[in-house]
Amino acid sequence: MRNLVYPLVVIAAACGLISAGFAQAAATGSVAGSIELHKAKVKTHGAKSFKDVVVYLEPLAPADYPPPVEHAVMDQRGLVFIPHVMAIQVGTTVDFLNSDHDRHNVYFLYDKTGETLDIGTWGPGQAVSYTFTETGLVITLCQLHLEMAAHILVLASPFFTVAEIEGETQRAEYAIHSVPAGEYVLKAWHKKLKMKTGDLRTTVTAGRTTTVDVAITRSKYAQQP
Ligand SMILES: [Cu+2]
Repeated sequence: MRNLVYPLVVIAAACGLISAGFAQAAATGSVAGSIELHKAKVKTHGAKSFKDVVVYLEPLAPADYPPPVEHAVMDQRGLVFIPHVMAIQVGTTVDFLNSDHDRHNVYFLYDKTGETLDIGTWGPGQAVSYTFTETGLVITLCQLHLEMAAHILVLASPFFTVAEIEGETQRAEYAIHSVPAGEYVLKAWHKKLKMKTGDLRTTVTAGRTTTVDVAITRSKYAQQP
């Protein structure tokens, strides 16, 4: 009897180690693919560029995703918001900088509700921070320079990326990593264009990359989700 105890303990310990190691290495996967423009062409350079596409995954079974501690940064430089398109997880604090010699203002127009919020006007070298606590599209404007506008997409989960359409090919590549295995809906946001197929049901498999190619197009060719 006594002789059996040692091997059993060793086997149990080994199983525990193996399953713990497996769970850690293989619990997440990636989603990657291309974004093609369908019956549309966009300007991909300069201050009025439409090169940015936000690609994001909405879990079918949402969990609690702690917001990042690190702040995101949006600058105002040369009378342009930089970046022009920003995706953040809800709960993220954004530092709004002013790198111009002029005063700038920041106010938000919430796409969902039509409400506005002015967070102030400040001078060169100063910054104001704001924490976004609601999901949705926030159009960011400056009262002093009416031509200035940026788009901030506030998302429920941290599984997103901002892809850039290349001018010549009118095509972008994207990849979203470290996504827990499970079922998601893949969505793409572009200022002018919509997904041709509508939202896509996507399965993320541990340790693998799921390929999802997306076509974005003008509203009349897009399918509503
Ligand atoms: Cu301004």
